[in-house]
Amino acid sequence: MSVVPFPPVAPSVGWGVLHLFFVVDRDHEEPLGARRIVDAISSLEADGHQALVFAVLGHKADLGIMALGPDLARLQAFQQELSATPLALVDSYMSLTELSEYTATDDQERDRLVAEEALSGDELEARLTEWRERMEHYQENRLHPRLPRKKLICFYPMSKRRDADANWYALPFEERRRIMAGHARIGRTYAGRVVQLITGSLGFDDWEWGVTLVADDPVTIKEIVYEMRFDEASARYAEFGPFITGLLLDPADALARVGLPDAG
Ligand code: 76R
Repeated sequence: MSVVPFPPVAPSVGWGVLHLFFVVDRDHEEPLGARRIVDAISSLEADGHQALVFAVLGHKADLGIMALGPDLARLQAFQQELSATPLALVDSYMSLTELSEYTATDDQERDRLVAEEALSGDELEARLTEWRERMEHYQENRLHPRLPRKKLICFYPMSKRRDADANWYALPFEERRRIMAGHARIGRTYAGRVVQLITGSLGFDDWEWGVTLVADDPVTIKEIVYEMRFDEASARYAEFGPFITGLLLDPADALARVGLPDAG
């Protein structure tokens, strides 16, 4: 389908992330509905963006599409293309990928290697070089992620609390960093089992972050969210919005699952 050309709206850092939730309009008079949707996804991907498509479990939606990439104008055009198909948009979430301000700096990692592992000289420098390479890769992946197509996807928005006796934004940076280090320690124990993408939505949507988790084993999603509830970062400072879960599938399979088999 042709889209009106529109000047790109590209964040100077990171990508746009648009979570779209649809119900299927079963009375829609579009015999080639599924084909048009698959074509819209293919053309979005051909333009250097990604789409993760999932069949939603439960009543909140039938189908979800997490679309992400460098150009917000392209993401909006994609949303608009889908409005001509049997998919009716019922919910959405807009955010940007971002780097964390709490990631350890070079100096902090050096201090840690000296204090905790008693390293010095060439050995210390070699470990720091290794760490820098790992961080470069990690940060690139946070800004320009490619989420693996695991079996399950879970999305929820969250904010940090601003209560009189628990105000995240009134804490000094060092205290926030200490708390986030505890959070990250728990997160790392799920490496390989749960892949998370935290995207920033301050100024864009109703909560402060979008949390996207993908995993093969549904239990690991429940476990990570449960375990984090006890950690100070979440126990004391986090507020959560509605959760939504779906089966992450190839686009045509996801559409077939929600009653839109490929007609063409
Ligand atoms: O620097 C880094 O990116 C790694 C350390 C890290 C940060 C800074 C990290 C690691 N997170 C960070 C920031 Mn996280 N995260 C969540 C949730 O349900 C809940 O209780 C909370 C939702 C999960 C499940 C999760 C998982 N994290 C953040 C932020 C931004 C805070 C800010 O800027 O103030 C939020 C809102 C947030 C929420 N986190 C990890 C994980 C996992 C699995 C990890 C380990 C990742 C890894 O090392 O590969």
